[in-house]
Amino acid sequence: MRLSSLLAVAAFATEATVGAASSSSTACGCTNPLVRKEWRTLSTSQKKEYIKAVKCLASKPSQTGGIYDGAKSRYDDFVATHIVNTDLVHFVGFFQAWHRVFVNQYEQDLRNLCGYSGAQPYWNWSLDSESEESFLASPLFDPVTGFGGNGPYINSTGWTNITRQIPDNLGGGCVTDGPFVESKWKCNMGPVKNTTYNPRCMPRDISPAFAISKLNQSRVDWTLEADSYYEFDIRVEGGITVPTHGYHGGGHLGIGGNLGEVGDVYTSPGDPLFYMHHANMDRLWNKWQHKDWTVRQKDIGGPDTQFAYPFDFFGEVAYKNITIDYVMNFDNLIPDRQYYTVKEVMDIQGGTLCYKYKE
Ligand SMILES: *[C@@H]1O[C@H](CO)[C@@H](O)[C@H](O)[C@H]1NC(C)=O
Ligand SMILES: *[C@@H]1O[C@H](CO)[C@@H](O)[C@H](O)[C@H]1NC(C)=O
Ligand SMILES: *[C@@H]1O[C@H](CO)[C@@H](O)[C@H](O)[C@H]1NC(C)=O
Ligand SMILES: *[C@@H]1O[C@H](CO)[C@@H](O)[C@H](O)[C@H]1NC(C)=O
Ligand SMILES: *[C@@H]1O[C@H](CO)[C@@H](O)[C@H](O)[C@H]1NC(C)=O
Ligand SMILES: *[C@@H]1O[C@H](CO)[C@@H](O)[C@H](O)[C@H]1NC(C)=O
Ligand SMILES: [Cu+2]
Repeated sequence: MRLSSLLAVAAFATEATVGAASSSSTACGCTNPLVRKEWRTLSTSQKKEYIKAVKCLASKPSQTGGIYDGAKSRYDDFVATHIVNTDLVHFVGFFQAWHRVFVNQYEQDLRNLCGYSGAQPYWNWSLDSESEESFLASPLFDPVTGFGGNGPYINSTGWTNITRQIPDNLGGGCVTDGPFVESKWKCNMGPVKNTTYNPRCMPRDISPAFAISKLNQSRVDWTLEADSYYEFDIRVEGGITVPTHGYHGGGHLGIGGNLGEVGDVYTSPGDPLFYMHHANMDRLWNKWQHKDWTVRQKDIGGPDTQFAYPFDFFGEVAYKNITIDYVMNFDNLIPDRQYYTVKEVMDIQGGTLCYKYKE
């Protein structure tokens, strides 16, 4: 069912729908890339401008045409699109390419709909992963110049209605400080695979021991040592058990724990930290690519179908490895543009995309 609908989508994409230009591209390619910077290198006023733009996006009308009951704002369009595509775009070979486009569109909308003058920042979580204390003290969690901190502790040990148990989670309730407290921020859909309007406050469940075990620099270095995209993506995504997660799960579940929004694989973009995490992952993919650009600008692989990677628990799932011509579907998220090929977004300065990372 999943496989056949995916194939139908791929077959439906024509040259014409794939060839249209996005808002970030020009006929001349990429001459003036946006420069994505680490959060703590921004000035206080730049940080505040970014947070203000995120909240602005949540005040702008949805553009997905009313197909998602709970998508009340442009911000929600991203959450809804992620929810309905979750089972298609995670643990597959185009996982990183799909999220690259997703974050790019978010950056474009912050700028074009909300007047944000900067680039999407990233969170180099390795800087905070020397110890549990340093992780909890991350400037990303600052209530004034960051995204606020943890929710109050809820003991969810042994609950059978949650996806997995992350050890040493310290929160679970809704955030109590910063710009995304209940009176100022709502998650309008979910939990999990549900786009019905269901406004909720935003929970976090920071789990510092788990976070630092997956996000520390030695883990990153090991991930970047992969010698093919196939192997790199396996190291990034990992499996879905606590020991086998890569740094992708490390960021989601290090913040999301058992009960946090960003730990819900479907609704995770409901927490704005999602974009800080995924921008850093995108930076690391780009960094990996540029260790051998001649080869790696074309190196892609991995299954077209979820759960076919040879991970701990994955069974025998029929799949094909994707190629650079694989067509990715964004449904109604991106104006004038439903499909992107992987090839178009292999280069973050290829013209379809136009940004770079400041180290
Ligand atoms: C959470 O509850 C479990 C029992 O369900 C108990 O063993 C554990 O000590 C509790 N943890 C904390 C931090 O209170
Ligand atoms: C999950 O189970 C716990 C413990 O039984 C309960 O307190 C909680 O409300 C449940 N959550 C949901 C979303 O059903
Ligand atoms: C989806 O969410 C709505 C609103 O919270 C709820 O009424 C409905 O039962 C949910 N549907 C499913 C399939 O869980
Ligand atoms: C850092 O990551 C490695 C895995 O690459 C892990 O073995 C080590 O325990 C981690 N360090 C900490 C402090 O968690
Ligand atoms: C997909 O690629 C990997 C890595 O090159 C390879 O081991 C695997 O056999 C391939 N799978 C298929 C179905 O071709
Ligand atoms: C990210 O953090 C690690 C660990 O502190 C550091 O080695 C690296 O230089 C940082 N990179 C960037 C771009 O901030
Ligand atoms: Cu995702």
